[in-house]
Amino acid sequence: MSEPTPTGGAPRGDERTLVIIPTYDERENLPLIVGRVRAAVPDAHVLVADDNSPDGTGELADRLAAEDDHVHVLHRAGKEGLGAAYLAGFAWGLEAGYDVLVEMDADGSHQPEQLPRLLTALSGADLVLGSRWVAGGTVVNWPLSRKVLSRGGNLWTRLVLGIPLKDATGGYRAFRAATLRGLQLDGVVSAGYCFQVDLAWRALKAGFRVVEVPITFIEREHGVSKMSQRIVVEALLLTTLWGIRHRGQQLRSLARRAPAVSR
Ligand SMILES: Nc1nc2c(ncn2[C@@H]2O[C@H](COP(=O)(O)OP(=O)(O)OP(=O)(O)O)[C@@H](O)[C@H]2O)c(=O)[nH]1
Ligand SMILES: [Mg+2]
Repeated sequence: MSEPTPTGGAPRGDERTLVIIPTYDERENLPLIVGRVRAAVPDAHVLVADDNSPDGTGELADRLAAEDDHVHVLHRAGKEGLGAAYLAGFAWGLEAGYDVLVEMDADGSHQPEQLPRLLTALSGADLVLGSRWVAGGTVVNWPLSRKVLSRGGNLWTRLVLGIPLKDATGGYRAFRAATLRGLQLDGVVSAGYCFQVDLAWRALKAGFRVVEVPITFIEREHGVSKMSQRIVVEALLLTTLWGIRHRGQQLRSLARRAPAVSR
C-alpha cells in the first residue's frame, strides 16, 4: 500500500468543494436538496450522480444544471447501487480538480445547513464523518428498530474491525481529494452501507486522520427508501469477513514475531 500524505491543515479560502448527491427516483427531493446546498454553502458545486431514474430525476437534474453553473450532472446507464455512483462521482470530481468531495443523500436526511460544520472540521482532518452516534448527534423520526439496527451494526463493525468509529455506516462525509487518492478506490466492490464502512476503514488503515462530528439525521419525508435487506446482509457479511481476515493477519504477524521475543 502506498504511503499516505495526510494533508489536513488550515482551510484555504480558494479550496473548491464538490457535493456529490447520488439519486435514484428522487424527483421530489432533488430541487429541495440542491437549493438547500446552494444556500448553505454558496461556493460549493453540486454533482448529481443519477442512475437513469425511471421517475425522470436525471432530466430534472439537467434542468437545474442549465439554470445554475454550480450544478453538474453525471448520467449513469442504470441502477448499480450507491457505492458505484459515489465512485463515479469521485472520479469525476478528482478529474475536475476539486479539493474537497462531500457525500450527501438526496432525501434530506443529511442537512446541508450542517455542512459548514463538516468542512470546518476538515481543516484538522483528512476525512470527516457526520455522526449520529457521538455526543450531540441524533436521529429524528426513526422507529426503535432502525435505531437498534444502526447502533447494532456500528457496534458490530467496531468489534470485528477493531476501529474506534461510532458511526462508520453513515453517509454524510467530507473527504480531502488527497485522501480519496490514497484509498485505492479501484479495489472497492461494496455497494450499500458497507461501502461507507469500507472507505472509513481504508482511510484509518492508510493512516489518515478520521474525525467524527455530530449531525442531526432526519428520516426522509418524500420518496421511497432504497435500503433493502440485501444491503444490510451484505454489510454484515462483508464486515465480518474483513474482520476475520484482519484478525488472521494480526495473528500471523504475532506468530512471526514470537520466536524473536522468546530468544
Ligand atoms: N445513483 C444511485 N443512487 C442511489 C442508489 N441507491 C440509493 N441511492 C441514493 O442514495 C441515497 C441514500 O439512499 P436511501 O434510499 O435514502 O437509503 P437510506 O438513507 O439508507 O435509507 P432510508 O433511511 O430509508 O432513506 C439517496 O439519495 C438515494 O437516491 C443507486 O443505486 N444509484
Ligand atoms: Mg435515506
